[in-house]
Amino acid sequence: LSQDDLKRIAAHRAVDLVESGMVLGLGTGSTTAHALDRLGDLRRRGALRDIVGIPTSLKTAAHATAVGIPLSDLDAHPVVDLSIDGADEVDPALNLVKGRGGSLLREKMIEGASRRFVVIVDESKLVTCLGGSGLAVPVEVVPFCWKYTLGQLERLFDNDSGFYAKLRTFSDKEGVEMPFVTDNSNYIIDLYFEKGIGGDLDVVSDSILRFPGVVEHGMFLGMATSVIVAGKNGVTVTMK
Ligand code: DER
Repeated sequence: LSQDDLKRIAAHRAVDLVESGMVLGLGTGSTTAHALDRLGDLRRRGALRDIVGIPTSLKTAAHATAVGIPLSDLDAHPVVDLSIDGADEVDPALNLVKGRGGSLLREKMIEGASRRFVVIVDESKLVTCLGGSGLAVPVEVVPFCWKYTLGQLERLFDNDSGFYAKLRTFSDKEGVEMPFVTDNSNYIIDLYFEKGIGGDLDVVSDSILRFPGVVEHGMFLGMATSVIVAGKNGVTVTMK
């Protein structure tokens, strides 16, 4: 089974939880893309009716529209029945790192408004401690004086050996490095922890959010109600 097969298996298991009439939080990323395809298929076949999706990104909104899922937003539906989304890391307490796709703010708003938040991952996302994958822990920041905010974040973690922070950029068609801009017209500063995020995660979360230039970060602590993990030896569902 390829990694994409495992993502599809986890996504379809999550869609099995969807009932007609539900207000659904629709996550962002390649794993959730399989859930969107499956939802569109079930709706087209009449197996699911009267569902409405609250997309966590413009990209997800376009994909959901393409497969025929009616869309709305939190203003119209302040309580979401079930959100389905992927994650970049899952620790044993079901804390998550999310946002490597750049959609963490809308994901956290919508998943924070959900009665149930089901996370779908392949086994490669499991870590013993957050930040331990050596990959980015994203922080959404306002563009205004982002270098100042980056310096504040660096000073916060300057005791962590191997830590560094970097503005997320992409190369435009002329090959010029440009800042990545989120759906909310903000920038992202990615934090890299060589040995994972040390200390109490709630304290770390609060200390990051205290900086006025910070909008939100990609640690989703205590938010997942269950995690569906598809591995080569089968699928496990862990409830919080
Ligand atoms: O950026 C995000 O938050 C995505 O949900 C990410 O965490 C998972 O993306 P993937 O399903 O493509 O691995």
